[in-house]
Amino acid sequence: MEKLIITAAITGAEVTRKEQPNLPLTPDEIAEEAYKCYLAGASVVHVHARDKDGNPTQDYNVYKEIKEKTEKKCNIIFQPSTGGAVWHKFEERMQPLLLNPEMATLSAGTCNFGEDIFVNSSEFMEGFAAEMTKRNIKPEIEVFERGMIDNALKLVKKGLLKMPLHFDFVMGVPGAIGGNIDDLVYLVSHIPQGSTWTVAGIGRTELPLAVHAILMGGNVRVGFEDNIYYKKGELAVSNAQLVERIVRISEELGREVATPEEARKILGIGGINND
Ligand code: KMH
Ligand code: ZN
Repeated sequence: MEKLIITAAITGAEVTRKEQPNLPLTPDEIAEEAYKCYLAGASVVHVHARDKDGNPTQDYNVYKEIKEKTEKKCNIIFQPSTGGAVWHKFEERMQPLLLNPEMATLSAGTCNFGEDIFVNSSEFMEGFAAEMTKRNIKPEIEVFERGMIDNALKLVKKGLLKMPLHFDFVMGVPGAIGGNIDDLVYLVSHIPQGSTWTVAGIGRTELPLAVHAILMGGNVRVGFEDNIYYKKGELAVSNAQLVERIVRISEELGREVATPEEARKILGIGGINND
């Protein structure tokens, strides 16, 4: 089995300081949290930017500042979000791609998202895919429902994405696929051979899905974007605390944890892209 890639999703677009007092919001805080997660064992950081008031933003300059500050501290793989918040427009969501990050997310379909709808029309998906392929950015295909795997394969057929694909199964979002283990097995059984995958379990599904992914040869995403608790009724003190737990469990289960350089090789990320 390949070494385990741990992604830290440290801020997200939905969580507030009121819910999680240790949520990193400013570029300095996000870069420092990314660094702490790197020290804990994360090889990828999934980033959502926030503006001065702490609201989600897809502003190029804010992502640029976070990227530069993070890269000054460590070589963790910087993976900005093109999902943003549900109300962000296509052009806003595109902004972080202009920084030529090594990786970025690509949500592979429309779904209910709590009380909202997360819109990803074919036009959006094709636009993101074409831009990522043009810029040699490794897409992480965000799958919230089974049909989204087929949407991603359509992008391959159209020549907009290259195989092998890397999937992130985001499970347990209210209104989309649940977070049971059989749901995970079902999704994994439908991706092409040679794909890599990770799982992001929302809320209380995070830990059981992560442990299964470690054993199944997948990879793991943890962090405040997905789950703010360490255990029932106890908030996590930091994103790094959640990463550290995954490292401990994986090592106990006999699976080593990948460094960022090892993760680049596993994911087929070629060369560092510069702005
Ligand atoms: N905040 C969600 C609406 C991504 O980062 O690409 C979308 C999201 C997916 O978080
Ligand atoms: Zn995200």
